Formats: sequence, structure tokens, C-alpha cells
Amino acid sequence: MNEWWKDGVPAFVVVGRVNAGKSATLATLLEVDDDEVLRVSATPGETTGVQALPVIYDNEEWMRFFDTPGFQQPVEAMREIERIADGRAPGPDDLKVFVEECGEQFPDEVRLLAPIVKGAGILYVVDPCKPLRDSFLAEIEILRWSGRPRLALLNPQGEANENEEAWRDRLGTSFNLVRTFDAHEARYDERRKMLLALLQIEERHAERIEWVVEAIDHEWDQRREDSVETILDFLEKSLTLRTTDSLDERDEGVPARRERKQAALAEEYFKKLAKLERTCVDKLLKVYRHHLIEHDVDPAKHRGLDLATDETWQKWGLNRLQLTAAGVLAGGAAGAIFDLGVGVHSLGAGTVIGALGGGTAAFFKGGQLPELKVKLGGGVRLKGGDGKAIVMGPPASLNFPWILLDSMLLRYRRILERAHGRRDESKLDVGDEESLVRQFPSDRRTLLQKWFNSCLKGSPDRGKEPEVFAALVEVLEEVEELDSVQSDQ
Ligand SMILES: Nc1nc2c(ncn2[C@@H]2O[C@H](COP(=O)(O)OP(=O)(O)OP(=O)(O)O)[C@@H](O)[C@H]2O)c(=O)[nH]1
Ligand SMILES: [Mg+2]
Repeated sequence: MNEWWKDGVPAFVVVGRVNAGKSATLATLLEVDDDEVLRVSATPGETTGVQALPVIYDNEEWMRFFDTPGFQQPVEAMREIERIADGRAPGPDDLKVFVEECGEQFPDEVRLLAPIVKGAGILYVVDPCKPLRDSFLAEIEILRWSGRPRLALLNPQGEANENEEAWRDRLGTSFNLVRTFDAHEARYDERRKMLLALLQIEERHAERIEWVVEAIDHEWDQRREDSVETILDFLEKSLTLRTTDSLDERDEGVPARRERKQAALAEEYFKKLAKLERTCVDKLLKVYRHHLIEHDVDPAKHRGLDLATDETWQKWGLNRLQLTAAGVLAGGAAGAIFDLGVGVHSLGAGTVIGALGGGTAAFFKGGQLPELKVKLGGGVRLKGGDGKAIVMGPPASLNFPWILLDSMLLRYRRILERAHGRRDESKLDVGDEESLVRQFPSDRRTLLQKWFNSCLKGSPDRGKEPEVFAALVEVLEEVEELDSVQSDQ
């Protein structure tokens, strides 16, 4: 009947009352956060036509969902179908006649029932916080008469209340399965469970649905590995980051001139760091298909990881004891490491000084930046040039790499918590959350510290990378299991 219909592809149609959360359910299940593709809105009646949403892997359509406008006149439609049945118990054939003949009087009902009559399975979305009225009973009856596989989804949009019991009782007698799927909270595991529920009600298509479940599992592992790669790349680039400038005789002779150069270099350093952060966060958002989550990094304004706040240094990263232990076990105190890679070669022992005192760098969210390591004077030459150089390196604190890692892990957790069906504002602002690296077992801390040290020296230890990669995969798996403080509230 319609061009969107295809045989052999398991199809499920999402139905329910206007504003029940049908579009949001599909958006979360299929990870669509784009209103252009799937409109989710507080205004009732936003979805006006039946929309096909194909599940495509390897250029092949494996499953298909339909979003629908929702029931508008269920009681009247039920009466009409009873009239068509003419005294018999209504069944699939009567629904077919209804779809063929009653389009003018019941445009929405006919649209949403059309795919069902064609053989699609049913996902019936209800808000169990609402009282179970007659109009809902009419919807349930009509769907039962279709004889199609039916899954009822409880999508609570308010506080749990006593209505849910009545819904469960009623749906239990008319549907093959009743499940809860909170379109605003559901994460990977719940999405997977929903697909498994479809497998249970629609056995004819078991093979294809099973294939899709395997495909999303595989894709999920792949995303985690892509994320590890992204985070590793960020850490390596951040830890080897240096900014340099030439140092002439006048700079050496006039301290104020030298200090100005240092301040400019420090500013450049933090700008570049913010850029690296932003690139990393961008990639993570892309991997998990989020477009609506707002960044917390703006390199143009030096905003991002708030290194100018004491709190960051106290809350994130390892605690003092862990840091000392990791440093000792990793061999050689990390604090002593200051070798300048990246375009500069050291000609001997340079001068390492604590760089910027107060005031120099108050641009960073109004606070004071951490001290950067600075090497200048006779010890260092810019590559290819004869002049001496100033080189600004990473913040002096041993906790710097750990704080970078913490900030990315917390953001990763936040990204995974966000359901694609939500349309409210979301910021990746994780400043209030507790350190995750502090929970690491000590052998993992030692391993990472060794690799961090190699990066800080300017020569990342490639031999250790596979081990570090595997450790971070494990870390992300753990992070995925954890809820942040916010979502617990
Ligand atoms: N709190 C909460 N709100 C939800 C949930 N699901 C949907 N909503 C909100 O309810 C409103 C309607 O959601 P939609 O998904 O557009 O509902 P619909 O059934 O597709 O609506 P129509 O297409 O207009 O029939 C939106 O503002 C959603 O954000 C949920 O699980 N929890
Ligand atoms: Mg809708």
C-alpha cells in the first residue's frame, strides 16, 4: 500500500496517546537527538504523519520502526470498528476495513493502524502516572483486536504513583509483555533490553533482531575503544605540550621584558591546552552521537578544565599518598622530570624556575593559573636557530596528568548518561563531581604514572601503550557502570 513498507524486515510501530512520549522513546532507543529527524516536543500533536525510522547496518536495513501521530479519538474509533464487526468480536479483518474506509473521519487512527494492519508489531507507550481512563481502555482494545505482537512500554513522565498498578493489571491481560522504558533516563542497557523484549514478542523475525542486538553490542565495544584512543591522544598531546619563544640578550638583561614573554607563552600554553581538551570532548560527543550537549570548553576564552581553582587540584587527581606511591613505584620522582621534547633540544642542564607569580595569568576564569615549568637561558636552543629559548612546559604539579584524566572520565560518564530523547539543555559541566582516578587500584596507578612520565619527558613510551590502552578500556567499562551524583538525585 505504501512505499515505506517492505516485506521481510521486522517492523514495529510506536503508538499511544498524543504527548505520551512516543517520539522520545524512539529517539532514545535509536539515538536520535536531532529534531529535524525525530521531533520531540512538549506541544501535543507534534508528530503529524507516520515516519519510518530504519535501523541500518552495513548498508542493509535490519529492522524498522514507525513513529506515529498517536490516538486522537480512540473511543469513537473503537465504536466504529465494533460497528464494522457487526455484532461479532472484532478482529484484524475489521481493523483492515476500518483503515480502508474511515480515513476521512479518523485520519490519525487510520494512519497509525495502517502499518499494524500490514503486519507490524506494536510498541504501545503509556505514561503510567496518568489515571487509566476509558479512552485508554479503548486504545488497548483496538490494539488487542489487531492480533499483532504487542509490547506495552511504561514511560513515566512524573512521580511514581498508585495509577501504575492499574495500568499493569490492565495491560498484563491485553499485551504479550509489559516493560518500563523511561525515555529520559534509559541508557545502553535498557535500550538493549527493549530490543530483547521485541525478540520475545516477535519470534518470526528472531534471527534479524538477534543480529541487531549483536551489532549494537559490537558497536558499543567499538565506541569504547574509539573513546580510549581519543583520551590517550589527548593525554599524550597535553603532557608533551610546550610553548617556546626565542630569548635574546635584551630579554636576559631586562627582567620585565622576559616576564612579558613568559606571560605570553603561558597564555599560549593554556589556549593550546583548552583546544586539545575541546577536540577530545568533540570526538567523544561524536562517538556517542550527541549534538545537543553543550561544551564546557571554549579555547577563545581560555575556558575549560578549571586549572585556576584550588578546588580542582584538591578534588581531582590522586591524593597525596597515592601520588607519592605512584611516583616511587613508577621509578624516579615525576617531579624531577623536565626534559623538553617537541621542537627543542636541550644542550645541558637548564634553569628550571617556578614561572608565573600572581597576576600574570588572571585571565583563567579570574583565578590564578598553576605554575608552569619554565626553562630558559643557556641550557636550551630552539631547533634550527642559534638564539636561546624560553620553553614553557606543563604545570608543575605532579597531579596534572591525573587531573586531565579525571576531567575526561567525568565528562565521559556524563555523555553516556544523557538519553537522546531529551531536548532540555545539558552542559558538560562536571566541576562538582568527585575524582574517579582515586578509586583506581594501585597497580593501575603505577602503570599510568610510568606512561605519564614518559609523555612528560617528551618521549611517550610506545612499548607501554598496549597495556595502557587495555587499562583504560577497563576504566571506561567501570565508569559506564557508575552513575554520577546528579542523576542519583
Ligand atoms: N520527564 C519525562 N518527560 C518525557 C519522557 N518522555 C517524553 N517526555 C516529554 O514529554 C513531551 C512529549 O514527548 P514526545 O516524545 O514528543 O511525545 P509524543 O507522544 O511523540 O507526542 P506527539 O507526537 O505530539 O503525539 C516532551 O516534552 C518530552 O520531553 C520521559 O520519559 N520523562
Ligand atoms: Mg511524536
